[in-house]
Amino acid sequence: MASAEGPAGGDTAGGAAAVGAAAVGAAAGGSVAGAEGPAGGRFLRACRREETDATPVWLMRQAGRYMPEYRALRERHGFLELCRTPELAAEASLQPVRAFDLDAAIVFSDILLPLVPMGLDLEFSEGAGPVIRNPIRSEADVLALRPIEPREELGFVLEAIALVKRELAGRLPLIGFAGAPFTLASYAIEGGSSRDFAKTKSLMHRAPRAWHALLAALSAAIADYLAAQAASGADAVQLFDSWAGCLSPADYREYALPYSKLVLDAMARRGVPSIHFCADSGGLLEAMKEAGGDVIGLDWRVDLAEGWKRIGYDRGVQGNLDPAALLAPAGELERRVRAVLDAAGGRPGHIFNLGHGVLPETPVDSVRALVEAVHEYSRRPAP
Ligand code: 1CP
Repeated sequence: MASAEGPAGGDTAGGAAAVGAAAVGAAAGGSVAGAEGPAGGRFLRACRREETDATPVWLMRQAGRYMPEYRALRERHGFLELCRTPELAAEASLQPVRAFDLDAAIVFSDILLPLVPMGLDLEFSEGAGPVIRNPIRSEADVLALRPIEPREELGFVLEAIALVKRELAGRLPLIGFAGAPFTLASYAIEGGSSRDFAKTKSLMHRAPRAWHALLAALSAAIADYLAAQAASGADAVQLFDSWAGCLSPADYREYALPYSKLVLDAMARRGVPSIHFCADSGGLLEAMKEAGGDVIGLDWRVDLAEGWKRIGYDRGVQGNLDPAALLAPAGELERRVRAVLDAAGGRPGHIFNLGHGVLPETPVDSVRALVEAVHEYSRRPAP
């Protein structure tokens, strides 16, 4: 296994990261923008629902296979190796902010990593995605889970955060993240990706005591892990509840909401801005708001104007372009970007994003055009 001292880890990643710092400044338009300055501050100001000179934009999965730089890294390193080597994770995290005029970086990692120190045997197989060899199927499995010490067992993520922060040097804010308790539980129980979440819902209904013990253990671990990310330099955090949209509103309230709330309340107490994202969440917006988050992430299946109205203007919103819009011709992409910005109506507290992650087949030029279109169309006098 290659290490940080290896030819690729040491030279290439470290060197490229150093070059990245200058390039990030250039991408920010050469303005003297700090993480709180006129351009660099857009994202954090929007988290607080303050006026900005343009709508901030970043993209879920902005690091990944659609970028040739990322594919080059992946040719030499396994996915988990990238995540576990701070210099390589920092390099992957910086690639998109060097290439595009994005308003935030996100640490390169994966939501499933905290499951490993808890006792789950995780692998990413090429093509098939995540596989957990010893999934949770009973109360005994839940009781066997170990509490985690993120500063030791996930120290590589915290180091990657510190490295990215150093390279960004205050020019852009950095987002930390974790999976929400429900979504992590679904992977732990299914043993991988799922369509219908039958095993997850079966445990929820058959063994509610085991379910609640599992979600309590996950929420404690995630709250601690996100606090450690903020202490290491993450300026804001996103909680990914990618699959909670498979639940009815009543089941969401009973089986998922209290645990997401534990995590999001802990962030609020620490003064760490949080984004609460759930895909396919049209039936859950009011309940998601109740769970917490300064900003609620919307996917494209809800109209942004309607979604924001339902959530209430006392929260920000993030989203919500269909990732497939990036596969459309330039004019059509621009029209769709403008439609999302029009739905937000220039109201402070909108962070432009996709409704879910960037698709691997996305052309790099479309991402560049999207970011430019967001800034140009939303430009307004500096506050
Ligand atoms: O190179 C590769 O083949 C790995 C592909 C990949 C990447 C680039 C995976 C595997 N994870 C990641 C990075 C990642 N994952 C980030 C990095 C930061 C960025 O956004 O740039 C983030 C935030 C995640 C979060 C993540 N992982 C989520 C939540 C977001 C979402 O898409 O809903 C989920 C569900 C995962 C699990 C996961 N990781 C990877 C795969 C293939 C999967 C399974 C997805 C599924 O079940 O369909």
